[in-house]
Amino acid sequence: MKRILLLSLFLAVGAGFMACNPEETKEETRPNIIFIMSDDHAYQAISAYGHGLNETPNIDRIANEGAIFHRATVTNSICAPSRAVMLTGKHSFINGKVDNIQPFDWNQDNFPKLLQANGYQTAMIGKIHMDGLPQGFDFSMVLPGQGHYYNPDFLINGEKKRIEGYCTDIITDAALNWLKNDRKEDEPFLLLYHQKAPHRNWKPAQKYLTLYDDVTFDPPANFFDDYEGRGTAAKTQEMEIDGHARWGHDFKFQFDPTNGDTTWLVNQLKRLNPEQLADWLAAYEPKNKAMREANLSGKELALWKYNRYIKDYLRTIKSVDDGVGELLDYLKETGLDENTIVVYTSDQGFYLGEHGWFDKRFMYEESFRTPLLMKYPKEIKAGSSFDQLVQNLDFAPTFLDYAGVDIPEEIQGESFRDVVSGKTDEFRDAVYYTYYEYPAEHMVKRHYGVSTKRYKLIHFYYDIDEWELYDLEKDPMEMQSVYDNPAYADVQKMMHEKLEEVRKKYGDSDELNKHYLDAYLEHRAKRNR
Ligand code: SGN
Ligand code: CA
Repeated sequence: MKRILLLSLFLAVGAGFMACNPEETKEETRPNIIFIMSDDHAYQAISAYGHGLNETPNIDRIANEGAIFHRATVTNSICAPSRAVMLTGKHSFINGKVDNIQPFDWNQDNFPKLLQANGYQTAMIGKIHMDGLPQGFDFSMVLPGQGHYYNPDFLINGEKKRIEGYCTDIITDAALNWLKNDRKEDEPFLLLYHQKAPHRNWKPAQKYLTLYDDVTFDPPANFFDDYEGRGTAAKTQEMEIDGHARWGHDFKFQFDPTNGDTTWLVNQLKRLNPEQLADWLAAYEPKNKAMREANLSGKELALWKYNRYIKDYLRTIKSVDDGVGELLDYLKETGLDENTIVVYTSDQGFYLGEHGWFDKRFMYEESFRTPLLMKYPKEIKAGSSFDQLVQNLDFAPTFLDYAGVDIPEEIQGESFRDVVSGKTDEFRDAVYYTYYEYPAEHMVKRHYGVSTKRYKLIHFYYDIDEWELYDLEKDPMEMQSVYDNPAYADVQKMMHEKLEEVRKKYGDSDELNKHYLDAYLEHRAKRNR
């Protein structure tokens, strides 16, 4: 009897304690969110994906302690549009930011605003690539436009400040500083930690300027692609490593060996201070001299260019990986890791020599797909792996779901919380894609398409009208469109139906394409006037 009495007393006191501290209990359970995004980071260059190109031990920790997605994609493979989709959870043709040129309307809803309104403290640090003061953040420190690798300017809550040093490290330091010193400890937080690297033109940190000097990389099997088997779009793009990348800007020559033009030195290295410049020249000049003396041509020259490209690209990733390591260490040391969701992704995929290319934009796999690694010890089993068709469209609803905030009706993405926690395998069976920035740099034609796990149908339009169909199981490198192959007549029909279905579901149409085309052409005409 006595024991029962004591127990009821204990329970009553416990319940009373809970009742007077409802907020405290709630805050304890609402997870913090660190959303890491790098710019143009191909999944092929994250060792957890198993391509054997480089080592990213720190980024891999997220997958080892949590999950990796093998079929994550973007809805529009270009920077600012991808970020607009990520923020709003709506397709480009709904949020209005269809290309890097159209303005983004910050007045529309975004998930940081919703988290902020629901008691989260929010910060955006790094690259956002959209004009105007970011809305939804208590603190923002962003690069204006593309930003610079060396001694970059930042807009800190809208005020411009130049910071000496290497961009990737500065962004990491600022993120850590916000976590350590500016954040209130009694509120959950959302931190967007968004690197500029490894965006073109791939300028490495001083300490990594000679990393990989003793290695020779073999290009992907389809590096010397002749673009047979596909339509006009693949043949007329301007993103070939051996053909469109530039001697100064991309390959770091002080002058163009074909015409002696020296503008690169003047334009590109003027931000470097004397010590940075000395290290830079000491690293590149001997290699450039050796290359000129070797008198390479044809395939040998193309392979040299591929190596210069891939090494610089991977060098910039080394700093990104270091930064992720510092952040994860901090979370662990402070015990914050237990209640913090960490996501690593990129604004899109990137070509690392597949089809002979750099850059992105196409709905072909390497740029359509994006890396996605995620950890949250409370719900995600260490070492899980998924192939559901999640997209950048799904980040906003997923984060709102974790934070216990109602997901607004007009959000088009779906929360993948139950997928990643292993509660269900069910997810959408097809994803929709749109791309608009043409005519423009890299000349990738306007297109839209639908992809299931196995098939992909793409329509290139505007100045051409061509369809392509791929069987990803039989032709994972997408070398041969089977659109006109009679053996695929049924698949073609099925994929056309799927395309109609997703266009209807998300509210896209030829009229909308025309609307965005007119706006684009008008902008170009004004610019050229
Ligand atoms: C720059 C790059 C392009 C790149 C776009 C868009 N050229 O214009 O190669 O496709 O950005 O990239 S550069 O001469 O400035 O390096 S995005 O990721 O911002 O969309
Ligand atoms: Ca990008």
